Amino acid sequence: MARFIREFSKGYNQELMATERICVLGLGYIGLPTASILATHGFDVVGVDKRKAVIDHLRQGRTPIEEPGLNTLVEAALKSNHLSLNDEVQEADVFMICVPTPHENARADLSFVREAAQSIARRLKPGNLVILESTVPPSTVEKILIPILAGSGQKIPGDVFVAHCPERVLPGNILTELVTNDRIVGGIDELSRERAKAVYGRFVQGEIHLTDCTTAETVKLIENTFRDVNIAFANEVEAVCRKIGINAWDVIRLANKHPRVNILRPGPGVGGHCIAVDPWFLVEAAPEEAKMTRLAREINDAKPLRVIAEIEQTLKNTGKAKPALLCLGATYKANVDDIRESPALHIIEHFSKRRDLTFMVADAHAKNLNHNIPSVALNEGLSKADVIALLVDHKEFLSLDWPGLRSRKGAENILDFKGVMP
Ligand code: SAJ
Repeated sequence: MARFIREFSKGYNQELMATERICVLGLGYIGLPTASILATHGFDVVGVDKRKAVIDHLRQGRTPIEEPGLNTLVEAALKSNHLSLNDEVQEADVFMICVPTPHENARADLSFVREAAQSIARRLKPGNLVILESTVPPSTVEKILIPILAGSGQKIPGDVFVAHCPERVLPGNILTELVTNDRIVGGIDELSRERAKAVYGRFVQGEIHLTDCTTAETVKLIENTFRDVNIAFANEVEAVCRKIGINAWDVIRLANKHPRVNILRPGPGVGGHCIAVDPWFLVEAAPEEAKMTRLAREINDAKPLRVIAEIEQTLKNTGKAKPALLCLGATYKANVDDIRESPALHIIEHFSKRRDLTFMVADAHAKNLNHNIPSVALNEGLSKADVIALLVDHKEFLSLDWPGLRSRKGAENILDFKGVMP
């Protein structure tokens, strides 16, 4: 069998690949753009999601995610007839796992990865390639994915190729980064790496770097942890500057004029399904060693509580029995619809329980906001509010008349947690 695979791989050229069938499991923030881009680059792709509603929406031409250019890409992929949709895994040459890996009490919940692997195992044939794109703790491929796939009866390594190619795209800029970013491809053997590289080589313009699976898993976690630690430092700088009584945004802006300093931006906390989660996978792998990683998580997780305290104090200072508070933004970051792990939402949920204030939230992007959150149109909120707290720097907030609002409401009642005010 190993010889067959070697021979098979030798003849594995671009022409053959163009006719290959790829089954992408999970049509979320990563799977949907990836399936679509593979389809528009000539592969026959089956996009699979067990959530029937997602499949129905896509069939009706409705893309369930706000992401620049995604609607057009999905439409083009479907029209090309190279992308079909299904709620069950189908036979294929290549399987790509793009399912979420949430965390539960600082430990990775790999149930979606396991479930995806089990459904692939039922259809696995010699010569197939399985690629894991989901972010996972170190050694997941070796200790979890391969044993499940081996349940199919195939010999691994040997009969089947397995690779880990962690996604690295930035929500809000996914379509560009899918093409331009370098990729890390970890494989269980050389043939796995080469085959996975050939798949990504169809659309990736960045460099494709080859390594083993555990290294690839760890690289991905280190990237997001690096960003989390840098943001934690920015949040710490903000707290220090507040204590000293100076403007943290000015301090960071000026420090960054140094050629080797690049401090990120303080904010109301760190959210999303990646940076707020992935560092915990490192802590889980090496709890004694990953001290700074844990501390950064704790600093960033505690930030919404500091924001809440500051808003509370400002409300109190108005002296009104029932002041009106407007929160600007609910999503985890600017210009996306995603509210997962959103620090803004955490803050909003706190105030939505209060009966001694008129509470309003303006966010035209946020999807799936709980119905007990009182959404208002931006202008209505701005005119009614006594206190305004900017939590997300959506583009429509950047161009607000901040000097005018400051003079109308009182500068002390405008709280800018993203540093957008001129
Ligand atoms: N944030 C700050 N200050 C900053 C930058 C971000 O407070 O200076 C906050 C954001 O407001 C947000 C959170 O951090 O709440 C995360 O936002 P982000 O834009 O930094 O990152 P994500 O989670 O949208 O995407 C990250 C990216 N990782 C890196 O840049 C190293 C992306 O490339 C990954 O593919 C993605 O995680 C992922 O899926 O892992």
